[in-house]
Amino acid sequence: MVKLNIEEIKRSLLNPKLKTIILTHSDMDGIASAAILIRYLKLHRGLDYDEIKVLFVGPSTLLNALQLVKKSNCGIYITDISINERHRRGIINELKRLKRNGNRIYWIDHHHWREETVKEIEKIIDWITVKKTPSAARIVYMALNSSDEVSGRIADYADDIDSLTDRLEESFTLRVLSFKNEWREKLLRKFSEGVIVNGEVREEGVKIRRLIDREVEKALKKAKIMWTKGKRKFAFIDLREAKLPKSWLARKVAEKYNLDFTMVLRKSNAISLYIGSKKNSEINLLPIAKHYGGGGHTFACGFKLKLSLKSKILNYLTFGRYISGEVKEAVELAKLKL
Ligand SMILES: [Mn+2]
Repeated sequence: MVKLNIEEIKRSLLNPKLKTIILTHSDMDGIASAAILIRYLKLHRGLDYDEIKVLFVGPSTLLNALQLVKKSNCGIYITDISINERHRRGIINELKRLKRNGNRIYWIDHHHWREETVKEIEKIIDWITVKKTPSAARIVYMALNSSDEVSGRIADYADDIDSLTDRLEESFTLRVLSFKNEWREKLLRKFSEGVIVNGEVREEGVKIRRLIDREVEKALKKAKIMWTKGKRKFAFIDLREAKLPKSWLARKVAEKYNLDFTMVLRKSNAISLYIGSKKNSEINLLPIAKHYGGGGHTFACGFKLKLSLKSKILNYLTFGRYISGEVKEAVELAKLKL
């Protein structure tokens, strides 16, 4: 999760040359979506790199980011982010304000949406498309830039990485790098210039692969295997200190123990749910995320918890190792509902 650097955003949005703002998810799919968009804007709209600003956001920070955009007559793209239903009213108000200021707004996503919400937003902005594709980058590619071979390759990587398939060379490395602040901008630049895997990425790959055995072992040790009322086998895993992508580690644990799903504590106040490795398991994890105002896919979703002051203090005193009552409650809810 990326924290918004509000001062940096405000400063960068002052650039008078700015014609396009892209608000995209801070993961690999988000980077890929923005890169394909940038290629499209350069190739077909004649824009320069410095006329485009990319803001990396998440479902919980989108509203905040929109509030910072005081531009008029710009193109505004939102990619690989679904609406957080908790912020629905606020986001809709911001979209209306931005439209009144003469901006054009486009929203492209592949997460789970309420149909009514899509319809409501459709009436306000210029274009919204929500499709069930492996990646959002795939939609950007198909809709805007399908004649560009490089964009096609970027979309292949986004599919491979976002669906945890990892069939392509260095997909794993790219996923790990996309979580590092200093790499996000670099990857965006490289991708938009048509460079996906190069020597520098491969070098990082060697370093990252050295971590694999130890990190997988740690995750397996931390996994607490449990059963739900509906007889689903799952693991609760505290991955707050993990150095590799948490969704990937969760998958490794699920494969080892043949789980229906995993429940990952990614931060003291953030939990993700991932489908397990069992074949034909038709489990919908979204209701748990929705219960807490979160979202995502039926097979991978997440939410944030409101922690009590006591939990916050105990987290602080234990250097973030404390498992709070709120977290335990969420585990109980999953046991009951899934
Ligand atoms: Mn995505």
